[in-house]
Amino acid sequence: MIRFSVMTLFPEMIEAGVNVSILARAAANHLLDIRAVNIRDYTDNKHGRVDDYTYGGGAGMLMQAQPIYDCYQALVNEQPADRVIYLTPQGRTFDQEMACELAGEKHVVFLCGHYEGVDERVLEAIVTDYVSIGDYVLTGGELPAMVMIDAISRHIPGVLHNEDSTDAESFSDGLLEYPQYTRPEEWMGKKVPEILLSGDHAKVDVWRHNESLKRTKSRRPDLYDAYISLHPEETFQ
Ligand code: 6GU
Repeated sequence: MIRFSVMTLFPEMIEAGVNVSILARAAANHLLDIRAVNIRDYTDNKHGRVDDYTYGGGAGMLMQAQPIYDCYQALVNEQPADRVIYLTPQGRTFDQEMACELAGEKHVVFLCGHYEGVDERVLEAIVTDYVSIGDYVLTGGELPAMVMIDAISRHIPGVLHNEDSTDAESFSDGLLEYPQYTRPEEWMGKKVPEILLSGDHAKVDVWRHNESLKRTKSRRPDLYDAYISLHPEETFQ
């Protein structure tokens, strides 16, 4: 069973995000163990402080090293950490390949920063990976940690009941997923493509692949170009 430990000042935010739907079911089935740990519980400060002013001046407060380090020590005492991920817009951009790779680990620890950041010395002491979820700035690392836990968990066998669904979906072959339809056959005058009603599975597969190519070319030309350079013989009508 993979364990995700999230070091945060807002554990209730993590709990609200992961204790629902597919992740909650996976945790109940002992496929995942998600722990949100409050860094404030580890501060030595008698007033419960976890932040202070920055040396050298400047606006804002920094999270101090001591509570984070003691929180980390308590976590790894229970189970050694394979990776310690600091969520930061200065990190490498998270993607599907990283999600798949992290799904093979046993204990992934996330450190969520807040305020203006974290004392550099504790980052140097514990962090193995600096990860961002995209080029925009958020108020803290909690949403990125939840995004990563969700994307990683989908790669753990048994988390998704239909094991096909990680294969056909967007990105698994470098293309976006084809359009899909359910009942009724006609809605607001729009019909389901005839070929999907034909029962000819080979033709359906060809149609879907072609639709994936078309959609990728129009919505994600960067992915399309990468795909075509790997499959130069492929074109679509
Ligand atoms: Cl990982 N953290 C914060 N604070 N902002 C972000 C981010 C992470 N990724 C994109 N923006």
